[in-house]
Amino acid sequence: MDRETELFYRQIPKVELHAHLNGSVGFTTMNKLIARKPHLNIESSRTAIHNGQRRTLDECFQVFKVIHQLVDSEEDILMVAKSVIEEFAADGVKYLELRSTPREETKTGLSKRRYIETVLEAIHQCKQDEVDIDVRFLVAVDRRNGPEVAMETVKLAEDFMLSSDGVVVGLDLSGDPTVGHGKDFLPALQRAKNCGLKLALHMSEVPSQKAESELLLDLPPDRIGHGTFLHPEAGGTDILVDKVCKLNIPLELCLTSNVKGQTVPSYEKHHFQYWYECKHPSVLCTDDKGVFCTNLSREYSLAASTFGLTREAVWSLSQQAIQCSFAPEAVKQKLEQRWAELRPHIL
Ligand code: 6MZ
Repeated sequence: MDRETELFYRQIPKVELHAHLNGSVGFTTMNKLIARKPHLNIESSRTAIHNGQRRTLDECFQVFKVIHQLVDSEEDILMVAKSVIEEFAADGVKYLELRSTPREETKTGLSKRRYIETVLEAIHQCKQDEVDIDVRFLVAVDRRNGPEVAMETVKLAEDFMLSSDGVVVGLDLSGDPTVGHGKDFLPALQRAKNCGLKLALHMSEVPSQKAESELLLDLPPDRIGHGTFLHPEAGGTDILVDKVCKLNIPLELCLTSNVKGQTVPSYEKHHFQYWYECKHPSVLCTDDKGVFCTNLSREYSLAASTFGLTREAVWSLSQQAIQCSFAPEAVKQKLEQRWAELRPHIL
């Protein structure tokens, strides 16, 4: 890619809606964490999947376990969250919805409440430092921890939704998709929805989740993460696609993550094409920019080169993402205005 093209993707304003905090930690910050904890004896090759490398999804989840060992105190979380926000801003992201699973760490005295407060503190500090990005937070439920923990997390998210001045906007359901069944999480998800939290649910990330996806779609969620196996060509069903289309539920699509995690065989075969051709609201996202060694401008550029998108089409994708966000209407309007101001003359 020539320099001018690279600059184009970096400079266009972008919206990031699917970014897991601990999966998004950049190389420099990760090395700082590794240096801070020499006793763990962790090599940086264990915290990222470099270009040209692939892992099974199961191996990807092992990477998160390693990162969690490195990020286990208030101090770590503050550093990690600030650096992730700054890196997204440097990549031209103007609106970011960050998600993370609150963790309790007895060793460092970290509680789940304090975990969320620390992420919110990082968001606040970035705002005070005038980093040019609007950041919101989705509290994540890791399916591996089961329905009871999910309910506790929802209650915590509810509290923060009321006290965070609009920063906590939603709930994410994520974690290893081969563990547990979505039906067990319905009471917690329903409660979250009833209290006004928006739902961003990982769905059909692996082929075995058809029945689960049907159930979850009845909630319905406000956005779908991945949705790799929803459509019939990938082994999904017309019923699933019809529901998603009728309800107009936006999809968060993460090209590099899915290729490196081997849930799709290649960029060319990514389901972005299916949904884009249906003109269904689809948002390009990074998922875990640290682990998968990517950034959002790279994902836009990969989508453009793989699927032959013009710059005008790329611009529309980035602009349409505003309406898929969980930002209040007034914020969406402001973002639309900024996009109008920042539209490159060459388009
Ligand atoms: C499902 C994923 C994921 O929460 O500690 N996570 N869940 N599918 C994926 N596709 C690759 N990537 C990340 O960030 C790490 C956590 O995010 C979820 C997993 O639960 C992982 O442990 P936080 O900030």
